[in-house]
Amino acid sequence: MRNIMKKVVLLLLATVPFFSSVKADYPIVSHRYLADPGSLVYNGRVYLYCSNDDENPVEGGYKMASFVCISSSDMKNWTDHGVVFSVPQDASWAEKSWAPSVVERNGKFYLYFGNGGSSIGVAVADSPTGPFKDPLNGKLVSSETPGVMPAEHMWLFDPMTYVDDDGQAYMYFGGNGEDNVRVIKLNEDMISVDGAASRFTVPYFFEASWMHKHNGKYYFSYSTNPRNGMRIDYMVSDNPMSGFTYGGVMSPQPPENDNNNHQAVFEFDGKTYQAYHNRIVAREAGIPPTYKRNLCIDQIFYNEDGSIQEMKNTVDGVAQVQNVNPFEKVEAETTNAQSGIETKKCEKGMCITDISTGDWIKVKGVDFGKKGAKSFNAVVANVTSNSEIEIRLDDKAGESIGSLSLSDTNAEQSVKIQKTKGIHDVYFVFKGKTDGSLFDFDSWYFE
Ligand code: FUB
Repeated sequence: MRNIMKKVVLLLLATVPFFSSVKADYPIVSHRYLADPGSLVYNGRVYLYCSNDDENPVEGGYKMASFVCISSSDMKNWTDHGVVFSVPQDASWAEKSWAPSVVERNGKFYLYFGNGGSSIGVAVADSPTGPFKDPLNGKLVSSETPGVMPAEHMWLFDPMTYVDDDGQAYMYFGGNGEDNVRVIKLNEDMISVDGAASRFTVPYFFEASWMHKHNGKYYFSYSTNPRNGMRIDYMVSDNPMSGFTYGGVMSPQPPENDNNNHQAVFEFDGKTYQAYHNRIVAREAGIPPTYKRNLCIDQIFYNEDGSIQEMKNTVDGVAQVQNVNPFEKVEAETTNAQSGIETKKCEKGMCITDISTGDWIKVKGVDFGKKGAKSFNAVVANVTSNSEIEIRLDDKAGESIGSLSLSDTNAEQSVKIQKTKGIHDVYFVFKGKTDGSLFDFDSWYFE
């Protein structure tokens, strides 16, 4: 929520009962408006790449021209990696960047995006957090691509690229009509298509194509059209390109959404999850919510026959997969919940910024072990005098185990704390005596 609107939102949220549930895990990453998640599971982390709704005016359309990436290794604390791709800087021909999907192949990361609803591009990076750059200097798929046309009122967007177990890559895309789903093979280079796109008919199809495989079956999920509630339905097949039969409802229209819906389905640590967006943050702030969406996540369960049980949208339905190790450096922009802060690119990656007195961040499930911790260390920058980080356990008003008075130095700073053992939610509560941003918070660890 970059800009003055954030302050308005926070003021309003402070008066709204829902915001007490900022202690729950819905929305995730509440300091940004994010939408259309595309997931990548890589090296023990889940990465979500999202349309950047902070770029949309409150009213006036979808103007997104960049993607933000967040990631988690425990499904409760999410690290903000900031903007990883923007147009036209990283793809000079494109004007918009909507609804990405990302895959890894041979150590390279390929990001597929819609230039609005008019064509599809690809960008490549050496790391999951970018920077992603267009290698083609042009579109990957357009209405000229064989097999895309003829189509009525086709939205040429929402590309989802899936790499099958045998290494063959498929890209699913399209929108706005039951006959507008397309799938095309990609060559091994991942930046060119192999042959023509083929089509399959999808009941009530609107947008948000997604493919995942479970127990050898291919699940194609998608948003249904407004007449059918913009819920997420799915089809199943034994083949990634054909033979799909209608499976039913995967998830209902999310609460507090009432508008477009967009899912990413992925397996992590033996469970299946769906990331999606709704509009709770803007709604509760009293802001017109259409173009200001926020992220949510829930678990998907299967029946024995492989069909999917209709997902239940929850505010806290996903369990923490592992605890946080506080004895290793943790990036400050890894949070479970927050109040008042923003993030920005800093000298050493991302940091927490725009910190005012009373703002806080929460890190969930921090395991201090049996031996415990005796001191707290932090790296900060741009400190104004009399700024402090107070450390509290299990609640923002919970037991205080110490407070670090900050000096204006980029060197690591530390303070002795009350010995702390076991597993706790840790709140860093920020204090200072000046108006405006007190300092930038880069990283922390305990000893
Ligand atoms: O965010 C813009 C568009 O809204 C996406 O491309 C669609 O899937 C819908 O979520």
